[in-house]
Amino acid sequence: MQKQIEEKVRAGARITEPEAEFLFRQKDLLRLGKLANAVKEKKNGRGIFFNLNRHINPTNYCKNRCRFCAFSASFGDPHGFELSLPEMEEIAQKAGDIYEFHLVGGLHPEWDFEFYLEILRRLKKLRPEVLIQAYTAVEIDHFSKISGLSLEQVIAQLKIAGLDAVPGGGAEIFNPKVRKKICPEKISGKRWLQIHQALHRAGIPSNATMLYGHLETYQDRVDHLKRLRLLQDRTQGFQAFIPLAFHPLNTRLNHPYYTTGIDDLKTIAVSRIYLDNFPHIKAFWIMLGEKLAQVSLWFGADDLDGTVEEEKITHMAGAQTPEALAGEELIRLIREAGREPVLRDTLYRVKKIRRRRGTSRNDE
Ligand code: V47
Ligand code: SF4
Repeated sequence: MQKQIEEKVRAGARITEPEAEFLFRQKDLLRLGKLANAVKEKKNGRGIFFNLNRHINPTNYCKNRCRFCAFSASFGDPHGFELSLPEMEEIAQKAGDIYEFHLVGGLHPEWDFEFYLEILRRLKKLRPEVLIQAYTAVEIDHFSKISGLSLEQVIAQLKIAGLDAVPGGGAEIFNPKVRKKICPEKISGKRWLQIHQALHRAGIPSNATMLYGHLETYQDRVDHLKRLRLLQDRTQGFQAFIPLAFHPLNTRLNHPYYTTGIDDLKTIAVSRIYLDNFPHIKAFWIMLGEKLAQVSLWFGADDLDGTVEEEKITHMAGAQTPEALAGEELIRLIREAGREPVLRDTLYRVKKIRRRRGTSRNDE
C-alpha cells in the first residue's frame, strides 16, 4: 500500500481516509517525511513562513472549563484574570514592530458582546497597521448566544469593528464521543464547521486546528481531517492547518502523557499529505518546542507561526518552551534548517525582512 500511496501523491492525486490511517500506522518515519516534504516543496518551495505577532488573552474566565484546558478559570480561582481595555491598549502600544495581534480567551460569564467588539475597535484605532486575528468559533458562537444576534450579524459586526481573520482554535477533535469526554460543554464539531463556513462566506479567512495526543484514535484524527478537507473544497477559506499537541499538566483529563516526537512529526506529515487543499501547515513552535518545530520543516510544515511574545494556554499546561522568540531567532532556526525564511502577515502577504548582520552563524 505504501508504494501505491506514494505514486498517487507524487502524481498529485488525493489520498483516501484508509490510506491516511495507513500512513499514521506505518513505522518508516523518514519515508513518510520525504513524501510530505515533496508535497510541501511542490506547494511552496523552500520557503518557510513566519510572522511578527503578539498574542493577547483578554481573560481566562470561561463558562466551558474544558477538561484538557489548564488555562481557564472560574471566579474566585487564584489564577483567574481579566484585562481591562486600558491594559490591552498598553500591551498593543508596547508591542513593537509587528504585523498581527492574535486574540483568544475564555467565554467570560459577564462580558457582553459590545465589550468584545470594543476590544477590536480600540486595538484597531491604536495600531491600524496591525492585522487582528481574533476569537475562535467557540467565542463567536458565544457572542451569538449572549447578543441574540444571528451568526451572520455577529460576523458582520466583528468585521466592522476590525476583525481581519479568525484563528483555528476550538476544533479539538470532531468525533462527538471523544468530544463529550474532553470538552462536554463546548460547541459541537458540526457547529464549529458551520461557523467557519459562515466566516468564509463573509470573506474572512480562518485557520483550523486539531488537538491530538489525548483520548482520540488515528481513526478520529483522520475523520477530523476529512471534515476539514470537505469544507475547504467548498469554501477555500482556510489558510493554515495547525496540529496542536496535548499538554497534560494541570488539566482534568485522565491522560498524563505528553505526545512523543515521532507522533508530532507523523501528524504534521500526514496532515500535509492528506489536506491537499490547505495552503499551509503550521508547526506551532510553542507547543512542539523550537527544536522539533525546526525538524518539522522537513516533514511537511511550511510555517512557524510567529514571535508570539506571551503565551498562556500551553504554558499553564506544562509547555517548557520560552514564551517568545525574537524574529532573528526564528530566522536562525529556519536558515539553519536549510530553508528560506519568508516574513508574512496574517493574510500571507510577504513582507520585507529587515536584515541584521549575524542572525545566523552559517548565513552571510
Ligand atoms: O482551542 C488548550 C488548545 C487552542 C491545551 O490559528 C491546548 O494560527 C494543548 O488554537 N494542550 C487555542 N493544547 C490555541 C490555538 C492556536 C494556537 C496558535 C495558532 C493558532 C492559529 C491557533 O489551544 C484551543 C485548544 O485546542 N489547548 N489547552 C492543552 N492543555
Ligand atoms: Fe474555555 Fe477555550 Fe479553555 Fe475550553 S479551551 S475551557 S473554551 S478557554
